[in-house]
Amino acid sequence: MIDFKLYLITDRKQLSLTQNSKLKTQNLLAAARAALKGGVKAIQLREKDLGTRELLKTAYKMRELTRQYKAKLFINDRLDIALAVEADGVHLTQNSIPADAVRKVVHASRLTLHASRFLIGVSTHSLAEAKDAEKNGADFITLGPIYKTPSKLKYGAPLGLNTLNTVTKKIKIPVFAIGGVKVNRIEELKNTGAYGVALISEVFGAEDIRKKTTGIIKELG
Ligand code: TZP
Repeated sequence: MIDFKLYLITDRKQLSLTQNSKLKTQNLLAAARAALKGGVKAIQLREKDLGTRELLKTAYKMRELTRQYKAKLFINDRLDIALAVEADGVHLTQNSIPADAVRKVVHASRLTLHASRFLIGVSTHSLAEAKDAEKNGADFITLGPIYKTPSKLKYGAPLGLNTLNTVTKKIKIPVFAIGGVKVNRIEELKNTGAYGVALISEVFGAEDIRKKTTGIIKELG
């Protein structure tokens, strides 16, 4: 059961801070706390440049923080870290081990795991990838980039609202629109049948993270 409509993805490099401060994980945690105060109920830890030990340390802290606010925590790509910190789930890329293999690992470690279902999100970029994720047992997907967004320019043209529309009609699991999502685009995204939105810079680049988060959640309805 996916009980959130805003899926916040971290990228501490997008914090509106000086170059040096952005990189400090304690500033990422402060930013996450502000978003949690603003009402976000699902955060994906995605700090691709951190080494394993540093990522694990950050994940433990993020787990503690999200628990305080009764929010879900997902770890990007790293199933081992997700299981170690008792995250609510993992978020897989197209290069990660696939969802059906994740289920096997989770099943094997079930005795020591918390009782609720371990959730699997998958990043997709086309209808074919979306169908594949659904078939492999994903609980939800992100689809994007829907709009032009700086970090994804190298992958070519964005998918646009028409593709999002097609995918939401053909896929039964929740579809989160990602890539260039801004608060003033939420209305048109909702009209496509998207279940929710996933985003980074609209929140992490905001001057007032808490206020921005609350505004987005209100718009999502
Ligand atoms: N996957 C597709 S687009 C994207 C990811 C991780 C980047 C989203 O960032 P933003 O700042 O919300 O456009």
